[in-house]
Amino acid sequence: MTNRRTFFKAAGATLLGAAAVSRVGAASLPEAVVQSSPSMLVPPPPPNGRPFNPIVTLNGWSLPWRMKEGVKEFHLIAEPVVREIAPGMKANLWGYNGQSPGPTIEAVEGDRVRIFVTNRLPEVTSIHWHGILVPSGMDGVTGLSQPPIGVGKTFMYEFVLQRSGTFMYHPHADEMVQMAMGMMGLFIVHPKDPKQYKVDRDFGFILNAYDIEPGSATPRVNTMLDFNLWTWNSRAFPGIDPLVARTGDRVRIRIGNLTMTNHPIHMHGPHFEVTGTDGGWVPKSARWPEVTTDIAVGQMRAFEFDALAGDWAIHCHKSHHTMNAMGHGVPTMIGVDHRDVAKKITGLVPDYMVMGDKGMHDMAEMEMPLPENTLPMMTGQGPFGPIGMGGMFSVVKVRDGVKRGDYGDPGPYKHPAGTLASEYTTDLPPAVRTSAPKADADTLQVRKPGGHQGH
Ligand SMILES: [Cu+2]
Repeated sequence: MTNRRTFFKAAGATLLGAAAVSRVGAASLPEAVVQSSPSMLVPPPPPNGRPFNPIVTLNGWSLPWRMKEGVKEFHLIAEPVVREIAPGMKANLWGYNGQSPGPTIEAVEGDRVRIFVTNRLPEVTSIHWHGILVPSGMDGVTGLSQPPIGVGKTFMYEFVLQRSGTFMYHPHADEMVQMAMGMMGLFIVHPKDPKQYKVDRDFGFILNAYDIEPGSATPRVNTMLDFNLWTWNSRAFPGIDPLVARTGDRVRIRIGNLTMTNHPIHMHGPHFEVTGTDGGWVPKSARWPEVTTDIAVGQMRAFEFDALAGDWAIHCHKSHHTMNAMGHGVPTMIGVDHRDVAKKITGLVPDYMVMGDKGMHDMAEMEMPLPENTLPMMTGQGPFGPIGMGGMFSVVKVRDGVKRGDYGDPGPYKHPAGTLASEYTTDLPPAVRTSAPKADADTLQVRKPGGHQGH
């Protein structure tokens, strides 16, 4: 991992020659790196420019740049992509440089950046630099601040990064369609002094959502609120990378929300503090401890904690957001004895299973036949059986002795003796009620008021 180019070559990324990108002015365009796999690529230290500590994008990667006369040049290609949402399901999305979300752009406060955007979509687009202070004419709002980027055309954005923080990029042209199709990415501006706000591990992801009918692969783009796939970086559990850290590490997680609803993100285990918002860093005196932080539509939050050993769930606390598509529109069957009906149905549909009459955990245990290209609604295996989750769920895995730069899944946590919940098998004493109700004396007597005929 000596430089970005050999790193990305080794990781299987494809370098497109500039000529393949644009015939006119090809020589002046920086090469556009394309990445086709959804696996996490940990960026190497920056090969040139100001030093910074790169972030790790869950199931993602950071875009290499070219240094030209002191300007950092990036090349984004807006294009249709195929994204694996989780093993067993692929979606036809729109994104950047081969993936949705697009690659994370990382630069440093004070950097002048020049970002080329080539449009290979079937319609016009533009890019808005969400949260970044740019000249009005670089703000990317089609019609207001620029003409649209035509099909096949390349636009150039150029600005100086004035403040560090966690930002995003996304189109400001046909937003509902283009964001429902997955066009977005993280834009991280690092502090000029790499020691400022330094952490041991810095993770980032975007909350996004899709409405993909079970058995199909292309999102319905006119959906306003009723999405059925709740994803982090266009991945659903169990397809989301674990967030791996070493015991005692200072860990930062940066999250942006480009769905159409808020997500209270809850982390088990260590308490955290929100240290950054859309507007920049939160001063130390203004931080307070939390275990859940609500991230509203269009907002970004960065929070930090000191890692404690264990397997700690991290998830959206809206429980239907930790479910995949098949879970939506299922009727409540608790308390319904449908065994007789089931017998009749099995005559017609041999695969039919009775589900949900005692709650829905059985759905996590049964292998229900699914349409092609669909994820089970509640799935994932843990060391103690089915986890029964989907959507916006992952695990912060903290272990002693994880090597610096190692983000590989360390496997299940080994609980120290005496720290694991287990079944109680000794005879239970009979339950004693505090006072048995006496029918005559204590039962509430209700007398209906009379004389209301006139009402
Ligand atoms: Cu949510």
